[in-house]
Amino acid sequence: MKNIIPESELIINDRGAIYHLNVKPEELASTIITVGDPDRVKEISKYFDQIEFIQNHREFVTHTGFIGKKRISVVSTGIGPDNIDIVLNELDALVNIDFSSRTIKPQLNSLNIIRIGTCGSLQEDIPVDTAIVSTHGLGIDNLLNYYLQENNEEERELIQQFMQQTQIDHQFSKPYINAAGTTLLKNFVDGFHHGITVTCPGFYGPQGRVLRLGLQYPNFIDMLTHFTYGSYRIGNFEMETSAIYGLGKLLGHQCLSISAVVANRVSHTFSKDGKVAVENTIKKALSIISNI
Ligand code: R1P
Ligand code: URA
Repeated sequence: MKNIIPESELIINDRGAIYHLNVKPEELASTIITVGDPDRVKEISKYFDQIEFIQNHREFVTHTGFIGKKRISVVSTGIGPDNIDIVLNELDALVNIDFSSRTIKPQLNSLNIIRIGTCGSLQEDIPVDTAIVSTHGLGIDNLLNYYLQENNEEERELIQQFMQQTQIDHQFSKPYINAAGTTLLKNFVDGFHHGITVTCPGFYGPQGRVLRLGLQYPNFIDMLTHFTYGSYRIGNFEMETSAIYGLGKLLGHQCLSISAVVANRVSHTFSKDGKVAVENTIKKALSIISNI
């Protein structure tokens, strides 16, 4: 007897679509680009030769279409790992759960999920207006601590070293790390910086920004900038990558995160035109994605 997933766990609306995304299985492509900003969806789909599906629900905007023969969906996630919990679980349900029987499909499908976002650089030699690809997502956001995690030897060692070198204490959430999908990563080498990405549960205090409030960890940026393990170092931080890499890997999908650098937290610079930096990253990423 197969486990039937109850209506309270897998929520399907009146048009047969998944609860938050409001997308039906047949409306989703197997190559998916995620973006934080709902307005960025059209900045990507404007390069499609044909758009077959448009949907808006809350912060989740979805456009599905084609570049040549490549079918691609662009989905906005809004900001933060809590939204990624919703988006990754719903994307997976759309391809790996049979909505009519409410059972897991016997043959699982693997998606290519590529985030195109913005970030703050943590290295002086990764300047604003360049793009960085995340070799790993290191989460200090806590999301993956609610799931049974699986890590290889290298990931376990990286976390051990991170805890030792940063000397984080018991008040800090338990950090976790997951590598990028290897089959995607190898396509994004030329023209991109590479580094570990730290995913934070906020933009201000959790990224060491001071406006009016004092910080529990005032040396946090320094700690991240100086972390090394073998040839690895931390390149940047943002607010979604660790959750995408962590959930994506557990669910059997290939994930990659690409970020346009809009802030450099070491040189204290901000992009003069972040829109252009994002546009250039989109163009570069699409020229690769449409051919893989
Ligand atoms: C913060 O300004 C937002 O920008 C980054 C962060 O991850 C966070 O979502 O990504 P997006 O530009 O894709 O939203
Ligand atoms: N996104 C972030 O999360 N942080 C930055 O500094 C810039 C973009």
